[in-house]
Amino acid sequence: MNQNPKRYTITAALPYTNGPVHIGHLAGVYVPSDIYARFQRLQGNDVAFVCGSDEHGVPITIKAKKEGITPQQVVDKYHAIIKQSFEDFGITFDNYSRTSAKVHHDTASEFFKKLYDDGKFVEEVTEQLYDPEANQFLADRFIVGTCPKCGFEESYGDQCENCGTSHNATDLINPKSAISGNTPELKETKHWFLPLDQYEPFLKEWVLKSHKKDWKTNVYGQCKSWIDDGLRPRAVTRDLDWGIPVPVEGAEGKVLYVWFDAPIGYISATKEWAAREGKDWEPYWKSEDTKLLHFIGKDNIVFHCIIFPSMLKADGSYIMPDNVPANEFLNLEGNKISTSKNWAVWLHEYLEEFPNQQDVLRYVLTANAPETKDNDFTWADFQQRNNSELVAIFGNFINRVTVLTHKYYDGVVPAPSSFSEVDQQTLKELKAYPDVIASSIERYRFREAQAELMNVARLGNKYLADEEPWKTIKTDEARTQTVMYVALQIAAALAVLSEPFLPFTSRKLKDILNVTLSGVEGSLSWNSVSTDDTLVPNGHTINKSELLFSKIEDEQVQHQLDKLAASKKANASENTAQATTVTPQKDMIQFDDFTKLDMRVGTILEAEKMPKTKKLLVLKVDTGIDVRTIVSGIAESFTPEEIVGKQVTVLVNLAPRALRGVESQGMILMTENPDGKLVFVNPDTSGVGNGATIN
Ligand code: B3M
Ligand code: ZN
Repeated sequence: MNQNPKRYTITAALPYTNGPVHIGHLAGVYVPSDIYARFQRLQGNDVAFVCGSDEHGVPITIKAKKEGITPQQVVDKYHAIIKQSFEDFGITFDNYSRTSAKVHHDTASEFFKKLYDDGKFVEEVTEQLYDPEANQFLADRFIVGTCPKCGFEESYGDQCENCGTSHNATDLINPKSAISGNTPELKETKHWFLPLDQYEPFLKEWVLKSHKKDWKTNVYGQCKSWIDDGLRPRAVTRDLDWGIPVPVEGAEGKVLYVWFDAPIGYISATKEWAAREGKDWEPYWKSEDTKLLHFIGKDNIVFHCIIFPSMLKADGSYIMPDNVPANEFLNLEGNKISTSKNWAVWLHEYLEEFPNQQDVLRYVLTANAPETKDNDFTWADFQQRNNSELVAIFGNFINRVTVLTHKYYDGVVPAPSSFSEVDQQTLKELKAYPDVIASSIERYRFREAQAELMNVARLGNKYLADEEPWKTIKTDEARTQTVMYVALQIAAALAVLSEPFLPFTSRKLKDILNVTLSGVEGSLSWNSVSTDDTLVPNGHTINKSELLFSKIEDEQVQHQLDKLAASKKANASENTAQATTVTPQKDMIQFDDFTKLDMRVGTILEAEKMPKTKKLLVLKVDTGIDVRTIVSGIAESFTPEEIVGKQVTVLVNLAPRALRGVESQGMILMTENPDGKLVFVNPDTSGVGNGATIN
């Protein structure tokens, strides 16, 4: 761990430009990274906080196809929305770049070229999935299939969104083209692979040994499981027409894999920023006294902790990240946030619907940050945290202090006389907070840090409630002055300490108190809260009092819930529309007819293809009564290996019939899913023995 760095390079995951940013992205990446960057700047540290739009990759081309526009039009549209909404939300990137920028194309090409020239890649012709109808290789999200690790049926070619595993597209079970829905063919093509297996010793040493203690357990655990599983070479090029062309001969029609170019985007963004500021970018990436940090969501861990570090190591001139404080996911009203289902709170919409209330969202997302486990965002919680925490605790304290200062002293900070024991104790407690909050931030515990900030406001409220200046004003002028003086010091401390978390509030409060923060002479700094006895001196005039927060009304919350309900309804009717042609009901039968059917739970013991047929599998099934042969027309939906051991429902008293000369003694119950694939009609039979009757 880099204890006393000279500078900080802080990166926030580059958002894919195939849609706007939502609260899940904010809670996981952008709010915590912004708190961290603001905090380090307040300490007077040298910070480069960089991000940018991730404009390559298959999701962009899929979106373009869907909307009937070009990929460039897609990225231009969303880059503009995302950049503007980050700015309006107060995310203080030193540079927000984009991967279509020339500086990035150059940087990524050079990076690849150097590794290529140094012989760091393995060049290999392999068979890749190909869609003949679309006339295209199927990389990454162009392919959907069953995850070999967890069985999730909608895993992408490069990564499973369910379990986070990153794999090669050819590893998927039952792959289907996302373009045509067809089962792809295999076709030979040449690619360049980064032999991750060669970096195993380095990763073991660097991640598993040296970061066992300081990395978050969720991050460390994921890394360990990947490394323990054994790493394999990964292709870093793709057969696609959208991306950065592979800058070597014999690579026509090929581009860099998006996960190869995107992290280099951090470097390009730093270069662009440094050029603008007249600085040298290299120390920010190459000097050992730089602390490099990647803020990301949990689905990006493998790329930032295994693949990108291996790339940096292969180059040899870069430092490694000091930490990768990845967060878990934020859900919304109990469901997974989904761009395609419009189950999200979009940042640009929030900013329109809650004008000047950026800090409320920042506050709620931090209070409820998914730091150690997935968490849920609800509008009820949003309202409650605003009304009973921001308004009732923070806002209320500041309002009382400033209103009373105007009422009693025309806005001039009064002179204290002697401090009572309570005063001294309160001021002492106040001085401890900068370190307490800093220590939590330095350990990436932003919820805890913000909770401590609120304790400063609580300290103020309690102090006023106990000392009751509104009562002493009638009896003891000197005492009242002292109490108000102490309360004003707490208010000033809040203006400083709230800056990383609630920057708009901090700004407003500084204006009200008529103070400035950092560098300027006579201004306040983070440390002055611990070291200075006086933050606002007597005789200093404050400005007009103003409310910091306002109540969120029930109607506002209801409006948001209605919007979500509308999304749900739209999705539901889409699903019904999909289940189009429902077969009409058959003729009525009597109960006796039904009881004639003898259905049992059975297990498939063996399966093999019936020679010279496309559809038939010959199965040996244990029905509990006996082991019998059943011929089933499921060969197009299952491979024999896949179904051995499966528990199924068998109609056992169907009169035997011969199929291609093999006698079939029963029938297995099946249905068809929307893709036309057969699936077993499976009661939940875990723990049920073969032969159990179904009725
Ligand atoms: N665009 C993935 C994502 O948005 C990706 C992050 C890139 S960081 C270099 O989840
Ligand atoms: Zn999986």
